[in-house]
Amino acid sequence: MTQQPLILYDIPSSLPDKAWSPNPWKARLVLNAKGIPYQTVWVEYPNIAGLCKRIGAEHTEMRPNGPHYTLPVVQDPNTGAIVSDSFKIAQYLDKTYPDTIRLVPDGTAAFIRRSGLQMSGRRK
Ligand SMILES: N[C@@H](CCC(=O)N[C@@H](CS)C(=O)NCC(=O)O)C(=O)O
Repeated sequence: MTQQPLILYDIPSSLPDKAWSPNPWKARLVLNAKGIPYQTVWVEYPNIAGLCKRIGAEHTEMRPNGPHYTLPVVQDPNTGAIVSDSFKIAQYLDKTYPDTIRLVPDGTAAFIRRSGLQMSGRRK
């Protein structure tokens, strides 16, 4: 099981320690459902791209003006992994912590991605 708490990068609310941002909430729900210990690092919108570049988190979208960086990002000090995108985070945690509840069963990833259950911004 996990040795060190994971880090969840999330966007702060004006209310202290209150999570509100929809995509980071998906990663938070996954971590909570799996019972994986984590701590939150709050990152203001203007600092998201800088954080991601600094820690080596991938962009989640390519826009005409270049790569676009978003939260959530999860950093796992137990493996060194840094994962962007709420759905990829769920898949990473399923794979890395197989003794926790499985959230993307075999054969369902494409369905989940296409069904709108994965509400991540733009449709391709
Ligand atoms: N596909 C990504 C989308 C993440 C996303 O759009 N996050 C928003 C917050 S809910 C964000 O970080 N936006 C920052 C920005 O657009 O500058 C995911 O599912 O994690």
